[in-house]
Amino acid sequence: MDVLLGLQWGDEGKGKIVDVLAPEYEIVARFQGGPNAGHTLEFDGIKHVLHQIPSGIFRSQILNIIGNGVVLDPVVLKKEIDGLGKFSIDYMKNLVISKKATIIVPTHKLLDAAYEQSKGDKKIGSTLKGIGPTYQDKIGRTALRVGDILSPEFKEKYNTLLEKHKTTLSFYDFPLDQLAEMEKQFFDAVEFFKTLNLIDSEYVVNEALSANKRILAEGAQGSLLDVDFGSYPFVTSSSTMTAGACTGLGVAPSKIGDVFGIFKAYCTRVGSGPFPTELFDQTGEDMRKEGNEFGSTTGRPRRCGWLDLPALRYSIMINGVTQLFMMKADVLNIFEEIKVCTQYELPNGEKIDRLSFEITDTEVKPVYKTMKGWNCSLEDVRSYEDFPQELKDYVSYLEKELHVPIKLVSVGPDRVQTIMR
Ligand code: 2SA
Ligand code: MG
Repeated sequence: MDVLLGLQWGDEGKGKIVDVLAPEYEIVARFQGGPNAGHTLEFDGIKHVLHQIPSGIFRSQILNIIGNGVVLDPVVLKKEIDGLGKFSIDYMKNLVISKKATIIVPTHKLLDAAYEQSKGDKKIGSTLKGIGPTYQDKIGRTALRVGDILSPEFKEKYNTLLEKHKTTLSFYDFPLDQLAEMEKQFFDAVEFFKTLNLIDSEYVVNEALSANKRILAEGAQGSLLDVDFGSYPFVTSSSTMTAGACTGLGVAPSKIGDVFGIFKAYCTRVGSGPFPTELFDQTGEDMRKEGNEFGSTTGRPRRCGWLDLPALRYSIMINGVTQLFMMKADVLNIFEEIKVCTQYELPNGEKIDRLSFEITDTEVKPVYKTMKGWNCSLEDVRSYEDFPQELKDYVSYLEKELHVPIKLVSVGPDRVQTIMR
């Protein structure tokens, strides 16, 4: 099983790459996260954003698995499937969902909002999709799982959870006036959910591996949002790294093959938390505009900045990345100079290149290496030989610093603008 992950704070372009790689795989599987994800695919002039459904869904020969590590909102899933109506997808054949995945109920979304409100300016900047509270219930052993919806006791289990959530919501003085409408939608969606292909996906995955079938595990968010290794507490609540693919699908570590690490030629972050290379000036504005950097789930403007090598090295280390894919190089076309952060400077002047425990709470200054930009269009680039010399220099500098080959460079949104090396 190969794993594809974002090495930054999400939105590296994972959806596009899964779409490009998909013909080489028989199965594409999601292993963590949920409706907080927004994976954008563009083909035949159509742009499509997926949230919970794996990015292999547009190819009829691929089985798409939503694994046990995912948190699923039935309402969002129903909307997503309705939205895909025009693509004539056979959901009974091409999509299976683990009965051991966790269900997001309406009050999880209210709790997400209540927790965020109570934090004031310390808020995480969550997507308000109920991700944190749902994983809390999973780890706290009180959650509902997909398989529960088939049980005659589902309503009873739901009510037990509801009462618990109501107690917490009243502690936060959170209004419940939306709840009745949300519950109506939820139970409608649950009826629809029952008609989907609900299975024990760990068997499907492992039997496929035994039959030498090729599986691609599709990560959501990014390594710097990982609950253990991200800039805690400004993280998501799942394990976004390679190890998460093992627990989120029921696959042994020894079965992991390649780990594809996706990164943008610069950095973006949506939500709160440290971002050493963030640009607050016109350059940052230009990056956001040129890269169309707005959240694909929430529409929020993304914070933009230069590439951060210490952070990238850290992500490569914790994930065991074997191949790097660099995305959105074309966004840097507009700059005469390009900067790369090589170290962080602490307030006492000391220079470091590690993401230590303390760094989340420390105001660090990035130390930059400045390189000459290519400052020209990459529109017609179709092979590595067509790259301007400055882009070749950027790629080889990064390879030298990161010790992992950059096997793919994306120079535009279209499938043909994906250059393999
Ligand atoms: P949550 O909702 O509890 O997971 O939020 C916790 C933090 O994780 C960040 N997060 C994301 N960051 C980038 N992209 C994500 N997906 C959407 C996208 C986001 C959007 O593709 O653009 O549309 O805003 C994603 N999901 C979660 C989040 O910003 C918090 O910092
Ligand atoms: Mg995204």
